[in-house]
Amino acid sequence: MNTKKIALGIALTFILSCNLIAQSSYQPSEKNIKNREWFSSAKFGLFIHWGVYSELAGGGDKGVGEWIMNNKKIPIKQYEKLPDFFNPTAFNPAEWVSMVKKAGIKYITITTKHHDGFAMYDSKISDYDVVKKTPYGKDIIKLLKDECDKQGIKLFFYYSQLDWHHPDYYPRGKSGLGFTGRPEEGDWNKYIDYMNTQLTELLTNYGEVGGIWFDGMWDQPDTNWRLDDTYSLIHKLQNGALIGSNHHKMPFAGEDFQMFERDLPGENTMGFSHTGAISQLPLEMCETMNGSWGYNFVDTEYKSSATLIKTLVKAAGYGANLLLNTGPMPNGKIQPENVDTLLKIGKWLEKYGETIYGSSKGPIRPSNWGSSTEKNGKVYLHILDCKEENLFIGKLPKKIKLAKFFDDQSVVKFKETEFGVIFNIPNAKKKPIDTIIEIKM
Ligand code: JFZ
Repeated sequence: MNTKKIALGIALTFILSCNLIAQSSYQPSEKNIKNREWFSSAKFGLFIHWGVYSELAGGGDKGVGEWIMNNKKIPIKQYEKLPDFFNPTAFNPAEWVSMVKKAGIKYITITTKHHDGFAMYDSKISDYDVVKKTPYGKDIIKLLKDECDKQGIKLFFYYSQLDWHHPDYYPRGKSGLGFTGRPEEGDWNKYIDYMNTQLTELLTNYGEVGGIWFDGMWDQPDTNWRLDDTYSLIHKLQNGALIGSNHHKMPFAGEDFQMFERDLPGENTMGFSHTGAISQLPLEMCETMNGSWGYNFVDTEYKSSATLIKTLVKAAGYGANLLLNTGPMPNGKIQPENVDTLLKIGKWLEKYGETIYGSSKGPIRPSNWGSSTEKNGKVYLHILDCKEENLFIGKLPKKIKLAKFFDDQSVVKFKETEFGVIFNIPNAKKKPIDTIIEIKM
């Protein structure tokens, strides 16, 4: 072998191993770890999908909201007219955040840019934003962030890596193809630089943010997204910001929490998750209140507050947060049906939040009958579905000292066997949504 080749080999090995080190050597800052703890204890967040797509309200198709540009094959030239009509004069961030607090929600994650590429904030690197292109002319993200700061709610930024508008999002992935009218060429690295600049704006102009919620990598999973650049940039700008990504895989190095889309951790009823595995990171599942993320006015299949409370309780049984979505209307109001549901959940949490907030997953894995959470040495069994008066659950790690119904603190009868515990739950003690038993071991 000649010396040139050897030198090249050494150089290559060096570059590769540096890259590997960069990937694996991510050490979350102390602040980041503290924020992860806060995040894990928060349990309930509000997801907001809001953009100019809300004007089209699904176009009469259920399940379509923020995807309408792609689904109806609307060329960029036509879609670019939408901002002209975006004027949410009834948007009142104080009202939003007060409602959020009443609902027992601890943080908000809002779309700053969805797949349509339109920025809902004042971007300097692009004209395609709410300040420059709409009659409203105000920075939605700034208005909401200031109000969140005022009322003590953390704000996370959803950011779509996938972009149906930017010419340099090329090569293309699975969506936003021919119909957009973009030339079939582009400079991928320029796009990533653009994205990183937008992220820099978001992380420098709005004070401290909760974190970045990425989405869109699934559009082309095998492309080089230069994640190291993006993630280290974010952690450099705000070392407390938590990064999560909706790529439906096990978390990559540099990410601070793992998310599950419309499924409880480890479940895959939607067919999105490419891994059934649950990592050691804080967990979050997101879910819609009907079947759509962005505003859709024919999708009236709203889930009941009881159903959503059960989802929250099951998520908590996995140690996961529930990020529950609403798609505000083009006038800036939150759908009244959603407000109603959220406030009902809030009422329930007022009474039972003690067993949810700040808890970790309990000793019994969630299953059909319900789930368990654990806090301050107490285990809470959440019985969500039990027709009989006797409920058998698996083995608990220790012997039970005392079991009481959370509601009236009356003693619960139980029998410990070598296979598990049988609890006696008289029908008269059952609650319509969640019968909670408090256990000391
Ligand atoms: C993604 C977005 O596309 C959607 O608009 C919304 O923001 C949601 C929270 O996240 O949803 C996806 C992403 C990927 C797939 C399906 C839904 N997929 O690969 O099948």
